[in-house]
Amino acid sequence: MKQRTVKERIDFEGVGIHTGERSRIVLHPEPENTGVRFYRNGVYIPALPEFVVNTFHSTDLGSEGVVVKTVEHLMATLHLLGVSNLTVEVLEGSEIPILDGSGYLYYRELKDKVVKQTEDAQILKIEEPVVVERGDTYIKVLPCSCFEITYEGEFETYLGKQRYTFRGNVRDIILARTFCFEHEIEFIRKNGLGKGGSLENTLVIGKEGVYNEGGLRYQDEPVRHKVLDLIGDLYLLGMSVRGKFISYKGGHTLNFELVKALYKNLASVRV
Ligand code: P76
Ligand code: ZN
Repeated sequence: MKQRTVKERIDFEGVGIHTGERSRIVLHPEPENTGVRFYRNGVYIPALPEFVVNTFHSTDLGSEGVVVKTVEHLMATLHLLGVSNLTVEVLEGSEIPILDGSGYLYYRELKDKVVKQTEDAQILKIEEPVVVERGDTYIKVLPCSCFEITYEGEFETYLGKQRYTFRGNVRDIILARTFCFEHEIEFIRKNGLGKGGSLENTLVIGKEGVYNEGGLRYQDEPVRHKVLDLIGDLYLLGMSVRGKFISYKGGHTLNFELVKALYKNLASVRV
């Protein structure tokens, strides 16, 4: 697989789901071996584990006191498209626009603008099983030349147990929106988060159903979104991965634990 970038600058604007700030970003093409990085207030922030500054309800990167919040859905889209070299310039706000809460609008704008470069891409091939755990939650990864992700969630309310396996078809996950439970909103807002959250960008789940007009985009949309989040967080390895992932109730904090564990013994090979 060759490295990839985009053929021209691509602009996005919207609201930050946590800050509630208006946000404007520009994706810039970059030469081979640049990697994916963010640029804000004169500071470059590589999309790598050492720059992760928060994993509570979003994955945020920072360097020299400059933070870029909620990178995961854009990162998932870049991972799915194999975009290896790119600068995401943040022109306004401190968060990546949430858009419709999924990766879909990023994917739609990017997919025909991705171009192959000449050098081979780095791909992390999982060589041995790795497990990370936290309370009753865990993520395990097994060697496989595939890229497969299973997510199992056990939700309060009528959603109950849901399990979904992603086997590579982008359409099966790219439309899945971020979500929250009605009863969590107050707590999240008290923590100063979710200020930009609304029915325009979040699946809001109540006791008996969802509040969004039009309902669910997939019958198991929440677990599909969790897969998207994991794909985004895994791209913090700085390269695509191959392996079979199984997440039981994982979130950004556990995803990041896995990323650190994999990053530590990076036995990367070119395939
Ligand atoms: N999201 C995570 C995620 O997707 N990470 O990538 C998450 O934890 N969120 C995002 C959404 C936030 C809560 C935290 C949110 C969204 C909407 C509202 C509040 C908080 C709202 C509202 C509202 C209020 C009144 C009327 C209508 C709507 C998870 C999913 O992994
Ligand atoms: Zn998400």
